[in-house]
Amino acid sequence: MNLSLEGRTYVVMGVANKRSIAWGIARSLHEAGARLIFTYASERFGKAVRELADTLEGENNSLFYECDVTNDEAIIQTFENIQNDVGVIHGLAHCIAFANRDELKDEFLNTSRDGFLTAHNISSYSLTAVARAAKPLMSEGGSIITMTYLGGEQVVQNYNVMGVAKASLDASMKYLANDLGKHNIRVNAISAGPIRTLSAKGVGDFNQILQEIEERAPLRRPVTQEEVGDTAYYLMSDLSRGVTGEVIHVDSGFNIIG
Ligand code: NDP
Ligand code: N5H
Repeated sequence: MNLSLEGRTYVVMGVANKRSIAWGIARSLHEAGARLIFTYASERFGKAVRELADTLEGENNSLFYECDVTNDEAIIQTFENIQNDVGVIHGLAHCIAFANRDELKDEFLNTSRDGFLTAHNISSYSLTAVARAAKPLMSEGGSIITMTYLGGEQVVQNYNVMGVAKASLDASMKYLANDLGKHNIRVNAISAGPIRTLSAKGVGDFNQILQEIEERAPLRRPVTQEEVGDTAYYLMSDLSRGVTGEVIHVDSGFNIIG
């Protein structure tokens, strides 16, 4: 089987900086020979994304588009632009989430209507909106992946409204897998263990969370962006051609511990 992604093009959404999980995914796909298309929420991060992409070794024909996923017009326009520029894409990595910082502490009970809707809008609905816009570009079949977290399956202290949004994201992933399977488009989620990223900064006591992983996870260590990236590579490659609607935990096995 050909494990190279040469000749294939993948959209990576959600690189904020070099610590981003999306950047780990981008590097794995690039090493496998893929052409990359990056989208970012606003020009505030556009420059950083371009500079990072410049650090990729070898041929670098990456493309860049601004795409705020709260804006339906922006999503449609972005994928129309991508279609005009490259024609066909073979996959998409959705690595986007947001909740107001003040909803990520204390009790879920205090979640505001506005905070609930914001978290679900950006972290869950966006997958469906993006999948719909990307579908016409996946005329040769494709693989869509999204990033989820254990807090959508079980209660994790402080994850609060993001946990409810991830449960909605996980269910959306499965319904999308059912709708898109007949077009040879697979849809899966990677459930990553805690990784120190910009999003994770300043939320909860991250040191304590990592310490628990070191003490209790079967592998006794946290996972890295590279490990998530390599699972994304598997999901984008033909190795995973029979896998859709699945959540793969890349979390040192922590989710099996009661
Ligand atoms: P980052 O902060 O690096 O990435 C979050 C990204 O979300 C940013 O690139 C940000 O874009 C993007 N984003 C937020 N709002 C919007 C919007 N309106 N439109 C477009 N993009 C938006 O953090 P991570 O890499 O940690 O997060 C990536 C994914 O991984 C998230 O879904 C997260 O829930 C998930 N995850 C993370 C874990 C962890 O421990 N870090 C564990 C399990 C899952 P911009 O920077 O341009 O604003
Ligand atoms: C149990 C935990 C720790 C507590 C909860 C953390 C939840 C984090 C997820 C969201 C996405 C973080 C978030 O929205 C932060 C924003 O309020 C503030 N940050 C920003 O605006 C920055 C600048 C931008 C880049 O961030 C975004 N998102 O746009 C969970 C952890 C153990 C694991 C974890 C961190 C999971 C996860 O989903 O990210």
